[in-house]
Amino acid sequence: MELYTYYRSTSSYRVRIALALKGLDFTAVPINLLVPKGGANRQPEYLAINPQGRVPTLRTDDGELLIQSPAIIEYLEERYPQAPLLSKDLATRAHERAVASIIGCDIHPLHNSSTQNLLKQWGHDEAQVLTWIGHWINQGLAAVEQLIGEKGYCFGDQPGIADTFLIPQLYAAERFKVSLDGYPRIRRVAELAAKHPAFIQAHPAHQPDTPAA
Ligand SMILES: N[C@@H](CCC(=O)N[C@@H](CS)C(=O)NCC(=O)O)C(=O)O
Repeated sequence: MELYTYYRSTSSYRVRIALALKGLDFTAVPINLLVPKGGANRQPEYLAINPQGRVPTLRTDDGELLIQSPAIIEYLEERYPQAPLLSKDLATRAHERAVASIIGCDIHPLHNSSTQNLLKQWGHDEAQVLTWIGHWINQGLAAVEQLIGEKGYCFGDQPGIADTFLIPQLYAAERFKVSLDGYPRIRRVAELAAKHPAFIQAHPAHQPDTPAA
């Protein structure tokens, strides 16, 4: 498999975690979102692969091009059922997907690079953009804090889909200077993931396109 990825893209990071949790090998194809003139993601070669011009894209072993991290992760879950990312209990599965959706639908799109660029184009300065981002991250994480369990990962002793979304979101929270002080359950999950080999392998600090310090 090949994963079109950018080291600090949280959507790519989710898929990298899912691949690592399932023990699946892949080749990373870095797509630099920051290259001048719109970024490598906006070049015709990449638009032919992903018409939305975003990362991640997964090229499966069958040559299918899959886009959108939730769809990719659900594909991996169905195609490679080892180390399941969803619980057996149907209601718990819905809660796990709800946490993933809060992050993937209600937080991340509001601080994605294209959203930030538009806000800046409309005249908002860096401080205003950071306040905007902090507002949406805090609003979403406050709900996640209520929904996840009181011990272990988000929903039990093993990491699952909710964790694959939460940990990248916490990386973004740190990047945008959002404090996690008010979220003890979330901080507990973060501490567990920080010691888990799959989460370490998937971290933005350990990617082929991570800039040298
Ligand atoms: N909902 C999509 C979001 C993908 C997305 O927005 N990726 C960002 C990086 S995290 C991106 O490619 N941004 C570039 C752009 O918006 O032009 C997913 O989960 O895959």
